[in-house]
Amino acid sequence: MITLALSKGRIFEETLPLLKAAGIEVLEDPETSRKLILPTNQPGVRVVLVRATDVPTYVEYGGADLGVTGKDTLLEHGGQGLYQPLDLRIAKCRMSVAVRADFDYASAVRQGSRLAVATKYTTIAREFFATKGVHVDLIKLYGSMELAPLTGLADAIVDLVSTGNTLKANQLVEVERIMDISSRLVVNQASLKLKQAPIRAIIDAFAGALSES
Ligand code: PRT
Ligand code: MG
Repeated sequence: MITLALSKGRIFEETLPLLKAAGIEVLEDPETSRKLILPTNQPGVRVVLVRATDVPTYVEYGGADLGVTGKDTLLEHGGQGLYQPLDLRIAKCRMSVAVRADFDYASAVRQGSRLAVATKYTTIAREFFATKGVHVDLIKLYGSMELAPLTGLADAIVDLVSTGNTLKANQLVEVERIMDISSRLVVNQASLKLKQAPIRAIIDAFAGALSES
């Protein structure tokens, strides 16, 4: 049995066409089904639904053989024990720094003063500001980062931006782009050895579909 870990929402939706190219069709819709293990048209392949941030953990410990996860999530996890054969170029967005429109970010950064930064992505944020030589006090949050500068909890946030509509709706401005983000295929290293043929077939089909797009 091959087990593929996906998260509900954009990653599930955007992985479907790649699965189709590998001849795999998921037989239930996660938006209406309450099941966490979804069968596919291939008796030897199943999909497990986990939280986006849990995908690397499932694959690392062999709860799933493969998974699809954002580069953001992978960098925060560390990627240990994971083979990362493909950038799937799906669920694209960027990791950015945003502040209140009335906050003078350029001066704050230039003067070497301490910056209070709220984020779910503490590893990425710590590394980014360290490279710039900016002292930061990191405040770990699990969601609704946009609220932090508005309430005085932080000067800045580090968060994912796609259309920019969420920032705009909360009167925040993007002041720096840290990196482009897309989702990766990750594979358990023991599975890759023990179930080489079926896993290689999936990787090759995904790669083929990507080269056509
Ligand atoms: O939502 P939940 O708490 O269950 O988990 P999650 O947020 O980890 O999962 P999900 O499905 O929302 O995101 C999974 C992956 O999709 C992320 O790890 C990213 O790699 C990728 N992705 C692509 C995004 C976005 N685009 C995105 N826009 N993830 C989150 N967002 C959020 C962003 O955090 C912000 O709140 O959307 C908002 C900004 O969107 P715009 O369009 O208003 O700029
Ligand atoms: Mg989300």
